Amino acid sequence: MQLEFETLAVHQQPDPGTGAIAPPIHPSTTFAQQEPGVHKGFEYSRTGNPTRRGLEEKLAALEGGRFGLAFASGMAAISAVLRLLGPGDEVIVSDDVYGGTYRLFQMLEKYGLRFTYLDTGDAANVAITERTKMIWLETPTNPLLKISDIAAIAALKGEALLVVDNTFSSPYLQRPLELGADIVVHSTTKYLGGHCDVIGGAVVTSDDRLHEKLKFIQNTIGAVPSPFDSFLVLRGIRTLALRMERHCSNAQRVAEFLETHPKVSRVYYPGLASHPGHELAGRQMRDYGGMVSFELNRNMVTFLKRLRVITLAESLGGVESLICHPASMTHAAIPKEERRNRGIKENLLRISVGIENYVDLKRDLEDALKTL
Ligand code: P1T
Repeated sequence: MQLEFETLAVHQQPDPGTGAIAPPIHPSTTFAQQEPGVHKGFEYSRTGNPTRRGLEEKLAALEGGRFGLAFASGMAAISAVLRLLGPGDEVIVSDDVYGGTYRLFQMLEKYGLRFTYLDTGDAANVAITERTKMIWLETPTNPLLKISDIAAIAALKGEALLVVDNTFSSPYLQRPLELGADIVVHSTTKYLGGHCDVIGGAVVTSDDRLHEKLKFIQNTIGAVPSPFDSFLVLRGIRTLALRMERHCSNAQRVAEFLETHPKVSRVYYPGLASHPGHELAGRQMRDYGGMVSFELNRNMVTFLKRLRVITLAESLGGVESLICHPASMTHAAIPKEERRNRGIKENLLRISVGIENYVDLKRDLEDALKTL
């Protein structure tokens, strides 16, 4: 039976052995074999683990893909995907990506990979050459929330693999494989986990050949999540749809409030009519997401210290609202000059809007902005 997204996220087959409704956590590192090579589907937990497999199947289903792989972090997942490439291969990258992704790509240049950063917000900028083996998109991007047209880029990618880091949207808001992407990547640390209590990553594809390669890489590198971490992400996923609805409605209101505030010089949120990607986001995403960035025109540190509900911290996608200063926190790995070229200003702040009552978020922002 074909299930709607919300049902798919919640529904869990009871454990066949015990009838348990919550998935069992299997800590075993190794599994008995009846004779060499004859077993019940598991040999050694780096290669495969029943709790992790439950998560991998769920991730694939939520993305509308055929195969899911879980990793120990979002960076481990990204790193695994880049191992599909070799020296001389070119990757075209959105010019606004998570600072850790940029840092990894810098490191991989040492191994002969080339990275070309450009504004993928306009699909016409994506110039494929015979060296282009991969296109790497974040949409919305971290932290400027730029939107790229996944279907338009898929249409011109040729043989290159189109990879979408879907962390900011979660599969509830956007399903890149259905728009022509080859691979979807996640930091499950964020919306999928949803509670700031587990680090994890994921890779989903529908292509058998790619899956086999990625599974080989996963087993070879070994950056897999523990069974307990797999359980936590699975648990988070069950409330993903409900949480995303509240993240989006709160973020829309926070963005509208900030946009009219005299001490805020600019707001970045795809749900605002003033956002250049507003119309595209409306087509490509179910809603506009829970992330809002803005520029404050004075006394940033005083403002941050005054906040009482919203906490100054890295990361995003948890139930609680967090605020971060990308230039010194999440994007500090990008050299200052390069950051400036990309539009990440020193006075840029990014809020991961949580699922609290909006009244408290607004009051917190209002009070902190007063008399700055
Ligand atoms: O932190 P980790 O689980 O390894 O995920 C890395 C990652 C990958 N992709 C995107 C789009 C991300 O935003 C991140 C991590 N980002 C933060 C920690 C942050 O505060 O932006």
